[in-house]
Amino acid sequence: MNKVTTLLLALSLIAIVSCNEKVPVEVEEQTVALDDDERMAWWRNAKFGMFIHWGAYSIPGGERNGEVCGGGAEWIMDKLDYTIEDYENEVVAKFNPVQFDADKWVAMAKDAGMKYIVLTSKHHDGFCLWNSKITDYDVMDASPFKRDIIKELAEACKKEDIVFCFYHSIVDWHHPQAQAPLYPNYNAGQKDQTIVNPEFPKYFENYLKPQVTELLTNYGDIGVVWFDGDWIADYTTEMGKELYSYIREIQPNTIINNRVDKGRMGMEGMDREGNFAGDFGTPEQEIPATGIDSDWESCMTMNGSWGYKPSDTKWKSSERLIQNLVDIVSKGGNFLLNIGPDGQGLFPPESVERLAAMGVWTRANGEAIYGVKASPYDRPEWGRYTSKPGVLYAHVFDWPEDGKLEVNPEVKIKTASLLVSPSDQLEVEPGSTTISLPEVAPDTVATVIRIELAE
Ligand code: H79
Repeated sequence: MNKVTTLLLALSLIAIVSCNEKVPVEVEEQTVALDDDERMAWWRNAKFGMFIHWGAYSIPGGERNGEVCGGGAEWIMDKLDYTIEDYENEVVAKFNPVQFDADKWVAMAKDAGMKYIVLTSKHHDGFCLWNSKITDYDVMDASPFKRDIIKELAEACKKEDIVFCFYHSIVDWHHPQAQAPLYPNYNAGQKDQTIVNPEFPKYFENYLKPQVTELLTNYGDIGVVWFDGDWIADYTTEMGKELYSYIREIQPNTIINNRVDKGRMGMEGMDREGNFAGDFGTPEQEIPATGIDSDWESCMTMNGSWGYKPSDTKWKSSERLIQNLVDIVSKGGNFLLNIGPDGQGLFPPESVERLAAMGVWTRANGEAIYGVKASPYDRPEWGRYTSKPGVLYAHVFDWPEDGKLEVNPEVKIKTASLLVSPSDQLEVEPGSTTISLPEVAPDTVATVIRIELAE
């Protein structure tokens, strides 16, 4: 990973042999544990990441025998009542996405301005996208594809300096010890919080932890471990805290989301009061109303489904997605924007188009996004602020009709210019907070005004 400090320890000293040549030095890379601010630094600066929900469910795309499931298509096993056996035969056995090209995925993320990728290693359905020695319910043994998807994507990310991360569900609708054995429905424990499965601790110890170990030892540095499924009654806060420290022992600098523990307040995603493990809050499909002074990341879909669902055509516009990015960054958060590749391994064309549009904007305005801090001021009516020491970025969503931008009264303007043409200074009446803008907005989605502060 780009920001992880490694120390090269010489295990054997250079030996000088009689002919005065140096023999090769045996070295071992050892990771040095960073303090929390150092550990979080790359993530805090990154702002924009790609979530990828991909798995066997991407084959049916939310449809079974003409019936369309409600909600996210990654829930099809539960929503359209597959038995475990049906799902194995009808879905997993058909997973053969021969068009998957990790380099292309990474290129699309990078071109959009994303700095990290979080891929589902295992969703609630239990199907594993990597070569797991602990189960046959993986891409190598249960599907005809037989390619280690995690490995291919992790390596592609590394080449392009994109931080590789994985999502992992605590829920498992396939593993026998993760079910409520007295109930016929594998999802009973999720629907009724009073149903507790006495076998679950065995699944936790002998399956979940060893799998996480595989993912943390065989694929290089992992940026973030992104858990989900924290709500099931079987999973306890003790398990969560144990899992958190267990992971940090394997990779001390890995970042872990707050769903590792049980503190999350519903979809709002931040922790309740109390002592909970986890490095950042996880609002899901929502953006907090105001800035939050702790680490958080909003995850969001481009249409309404995480997994590929062609029947869902309610796509958010590129404009909305760009303004969401600005909104989130102005409030101190990160934006984890989802793609649901199809059963062949391709991104939906609607997603490709939106990623490209976001790339155009982030390339022009990256200075006002990456590495910035949240807005120090109340939200202005016309848009949002982000900031760096001595500089304020005004992201104008609604261009003022009279060409006069009123910034907040506390702002002491030294100079102002369009971010895209820094040498052309905009007129500011001395001592005022009024900036004269060109008549027409150069960028109708969000034009950034770069303001040098007087103090
Ligand atoms: O992977 C995607 C979804 O499939 C997954 N999370 C994203 C990232 C997801 N699984 N379930 N849900 C989303 C919705 C679950 C909502 C609830 Fe709850 C779980 C309602 C009650 C238990 C969360 C926890 C909201 C309230 C408590």
